[in-house]
Amino acid sequence: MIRDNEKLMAEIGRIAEVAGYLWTRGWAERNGGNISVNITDLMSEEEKELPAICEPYPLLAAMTGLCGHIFYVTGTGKRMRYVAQDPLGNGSIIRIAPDGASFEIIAEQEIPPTSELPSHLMMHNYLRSSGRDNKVVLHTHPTDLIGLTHCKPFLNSETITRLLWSMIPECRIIVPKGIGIVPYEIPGTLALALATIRQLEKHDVVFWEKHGILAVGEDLVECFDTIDTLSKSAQIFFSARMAGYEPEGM
Ligand code: 2HA
Ligand code: ZN
Repeated sequence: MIRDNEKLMAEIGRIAEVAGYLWTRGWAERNGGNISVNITDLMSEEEKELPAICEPYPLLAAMTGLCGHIFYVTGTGKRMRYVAQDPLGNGSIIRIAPDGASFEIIAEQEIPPTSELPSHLMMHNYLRSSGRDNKVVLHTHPTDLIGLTHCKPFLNSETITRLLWSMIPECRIIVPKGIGIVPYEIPGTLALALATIRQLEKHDVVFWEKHGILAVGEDLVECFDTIDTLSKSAQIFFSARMAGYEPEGM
């Protein structure tokens, strides 16, 4: 019973906590956003061998850096507000096959993973293969940050990074690698995943034009806090502009 694994359930509890924040922040309309967390280190040897509860799902490309790895992933079409209440009823635990070419669901119900799973796995695969201890991919739809991506002059890594860094002193410390920009691509596509991976070479946070934000990291709460800090900066920028002046910035 995976529910007897206290460390794992504590992590699933943190996923529920963050899913609740995404909803209350207004960043998760309908089924907007998705979360994947590498939980391999939290599983006992016995749990790692749990039998599959479905047929294997093929992957577009072999994830050779993730063979045998185990993830919690939110389910396709599932709402964050319900992930918050019942993470194992709105997401599943999957295991990548020994050859990396497919995955199977091992717990708790057969809930097909998020439409962005191929891109999440490609990102986990890329980051692990480049030696980063990445456990989390978080994608969400913050209104203020998406608003910025509708403005062409901000669709530039240096410009948007400088703008958001300059609104509050903490931002530069919390997002030291700045922000990567991915021009519009259709959600869930390989093209979006590949363009994002190129940005992850230099950044931990990527803005997807007219769509949302993707953050990677070692800890889900930290990933949320990073996006929350950027959102605060954007709100200060917009509130100054709405009051009719150009914010001075730091
Ligand atoms: O999961 O946000 O980008 C729904 C989405 C797709
Ligand atoms: Zn999205």
